[in-house]
Amino acid sequence: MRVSRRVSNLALLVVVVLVLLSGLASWLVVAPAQRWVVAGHGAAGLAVLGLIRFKAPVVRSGLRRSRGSRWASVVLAVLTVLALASGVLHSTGLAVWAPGGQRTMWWHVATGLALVPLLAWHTLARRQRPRRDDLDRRIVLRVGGLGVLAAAGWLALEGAVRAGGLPGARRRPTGSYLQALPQPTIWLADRVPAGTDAPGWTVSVRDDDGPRTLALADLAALPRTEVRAVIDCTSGWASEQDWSGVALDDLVRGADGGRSVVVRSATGYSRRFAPDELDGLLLATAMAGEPLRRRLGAPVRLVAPGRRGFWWVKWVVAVEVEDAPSWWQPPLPLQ
Ligand SMILES: Nc1nc2c(c(=O)[nH]1)N[C@H]1C(S)=C(S)[C@@H](COP(=O)(O)O)O[C@H]1N2
Ligand SMILES: [Mo]
Repeated sequence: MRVSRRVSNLALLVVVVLVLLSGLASWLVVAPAQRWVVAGHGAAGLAVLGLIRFKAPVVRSGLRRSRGSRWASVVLAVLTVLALASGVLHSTGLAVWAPGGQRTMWWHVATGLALVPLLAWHTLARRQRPRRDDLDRRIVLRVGGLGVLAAAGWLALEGAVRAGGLPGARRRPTGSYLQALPQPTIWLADRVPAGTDAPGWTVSVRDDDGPRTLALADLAALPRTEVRAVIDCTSGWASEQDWSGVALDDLVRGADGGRSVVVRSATGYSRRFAPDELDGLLLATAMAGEPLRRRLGAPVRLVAPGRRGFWWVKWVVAVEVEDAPSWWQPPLPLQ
């Protein structure tokens, strides 16, 4: 059956949107039971690869027309290819590091996000009205078939990775690779603050006991909690460590009552938690029996077992009970 250009364009758009959404959703994955999100992202990525064949004639005739916006489309195509290639290279483990010193997964995220505005423009500028008969039975069957093929392709690729003993076989359910030490990681554009080694570092706490300022010695005098937990960054690495410090439950009073607790960094980076999520959170001052290192959050960082790395606020200077609900924050940090 010939697939019309309009239909292949639409199919590609739908699948690319699925890829982007599942990619973002995979940043929430922490447990083995959620690994299908990452798997679905991979399969949807393979479906995009499969659809390129149908898109190729569209691209070719588009390139023949000398529209000024042609170059934006070329950039979109290049970003798509880079995002697909970096995804395959990371998940198979064929190249976990990219030239230039960044992780391949970093490029995967960067190219994936960069193509969003271009894709939005492309979809609007080359808008096509869906027609009722686009959804006829044969097309629905084809789309279903594409889903089955994508799943089969994903299984075949995973099988090959395992059979070939590639590093990708050792990925965590999140898709990250375990390594001996955490890697100093900045979410977006944050900076290591000054004074991380200053003896005068303080953590201010505001809760039902009123505002108070704790010196490092005050923190050290509180009951100590030790926890073994994996920090798993969305840039593709993870590390299991023994952390020790003060449990947030031992520090903050009266967080319940529908409010929230903000953990704030010296840099302004912060994350907000619901009162019933404090259990298990730790203000850590040591890792593997050693004081934290500067770029890894010294002298005090948050340890948030069961949450991805961006929740693990480094260089903590304040813990505050607030009236705002816990969802009152950008879903992802902005710095
Ligand atoms: N203040 C601050 N805290 C932060 C970040 C940041 O950029 N600024 N990055 C987060 C991210 S994305 C991760 S994965 C972990 C990384 O911790 P590490 O640098 O100790 O490996 O810290 C988190 N805490
Ligand atoms: Mo991260």
